[in-house]
Amino acid sequence: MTLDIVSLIGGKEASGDAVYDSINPSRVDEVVARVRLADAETFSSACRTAAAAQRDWAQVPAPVRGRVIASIGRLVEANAEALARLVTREIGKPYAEALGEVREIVDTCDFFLGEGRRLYGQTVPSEMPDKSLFTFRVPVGVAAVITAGNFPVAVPSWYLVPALLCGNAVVWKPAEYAAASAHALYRLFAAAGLPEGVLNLVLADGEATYAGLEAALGEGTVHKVGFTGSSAVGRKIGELCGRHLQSPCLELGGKNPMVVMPDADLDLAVEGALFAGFGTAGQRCTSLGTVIVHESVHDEFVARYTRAVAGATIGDPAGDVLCGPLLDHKFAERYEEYLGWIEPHHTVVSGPTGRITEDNPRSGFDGAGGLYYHPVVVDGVRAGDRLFMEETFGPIVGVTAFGTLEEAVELANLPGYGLSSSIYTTDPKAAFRFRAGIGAGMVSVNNSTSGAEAHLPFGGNGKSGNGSRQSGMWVLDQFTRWQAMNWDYSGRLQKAQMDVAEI
Ligand code: UN1
Repeated sequence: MTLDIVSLIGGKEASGDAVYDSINPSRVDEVVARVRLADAETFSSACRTAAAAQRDWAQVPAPVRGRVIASIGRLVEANAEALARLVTREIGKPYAEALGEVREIVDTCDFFLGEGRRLYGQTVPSEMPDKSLFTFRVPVGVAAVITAGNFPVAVPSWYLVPALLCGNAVVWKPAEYAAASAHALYRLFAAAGLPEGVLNLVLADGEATYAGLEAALGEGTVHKVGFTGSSAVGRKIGELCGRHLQSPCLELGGKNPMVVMPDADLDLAVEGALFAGFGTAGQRCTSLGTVIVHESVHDEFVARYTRAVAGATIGDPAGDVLCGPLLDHKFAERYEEYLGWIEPHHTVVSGPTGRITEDNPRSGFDGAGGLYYHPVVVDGVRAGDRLFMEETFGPIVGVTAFGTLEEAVELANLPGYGLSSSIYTTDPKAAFRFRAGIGAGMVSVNNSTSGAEAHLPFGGNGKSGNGSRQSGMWVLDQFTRWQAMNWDYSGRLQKAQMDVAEI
């Protein structure tokens, strides 16, 4: 069945002339949803609608907004299987992972529903008598949220849930290739009792979104931009926001390193590298980029990793597999370009590369008409190689050797991203030294680079983002601004810095 979906602004449908077919990447001739794409004016008018609705929403007491978040969590939980099935069908994410992703929305709601009863401000001592100082968190206004489709429901909820809880209205622009999943999630949010106009879904392409956002920033109807996607687009959005004196929340790419020390449990490291490299077909921003393995265990690690990759299950994401297809045609095309980065001095240790087809099968699996690709492990990558330096969103992992921990840290930081990182070691000193030296926002010890929990700060530095953090209480600083209040009850004009009380 093909869904026909349109934008939803102020509770009303808003169609568009252009059409995008969101396909099932495990059977590319199956259209999951016919998406009517909105134009730039529709995007900016959604921001106006949101701005009007936000004024009343901000007046709703935060604990009551927390109750709406609680209802969203319950509704998502009650519809978890159906939503996960749709995610699997639309972007090819293995069902167990898709269900985990839906679970992450519930976790996010669980965390923030209580925040409705906190959202603490502070009392601050004054330097003058008979005067009190306070701080309050106030909503920013309208948040424009632009999200990728590799986590089509969990990552958007990282923005939507806290933004709404804090009293903001939201205009959400999901990825076109994940529009059906986004539409289903929007409906669950709306059914939880959000007033019309507080959450708006705009289905649009990148160009219309950029133009619509530019207009809205000019009109003053967008006060915070949240963007998850590529570093290249993040830079454009950052520049646009900068022109309007705004600091967006940018969650961008990663070239996430995993360091394997000589004392590491190699089987554990291999298991972590298998999941981080090839789970979600390598299409997480936290997916493994390069394994940086100590020269004394390099050969043994590569042998075990190669065996594990050969044994990994690739196939229909509705089943119990490690790796499904790539997200969409666009991602498959880009991934084929990345395969061109394999150089003569590299050794592909994993077997065939490229798309799995009848002519290029994988142990009896012919790709079944989907965007399935062979998992690739490339040994011998060197600092400075394109494969070492740049994100390759897809199932390809590089391996390189190191001598000292200092060298490993230097290699791990070299690409200039700074999202996730990992070290496998049984030596606490090495783990802490790695943590202190790595430029990444997230560090795992004896764990995969991917799979962050929903209540720790999530985010990166360098090419991975502008240092903003999502998740947990840290995200409140994205969606509220501090307001300072002073109240003088002395009955006279006391001047700060000039009338300081003496002992
Ligand atoms: C992303 O790919 O944009 O840490 C986010 C993880 C997930 C989130 C990934 N929980 O792998």
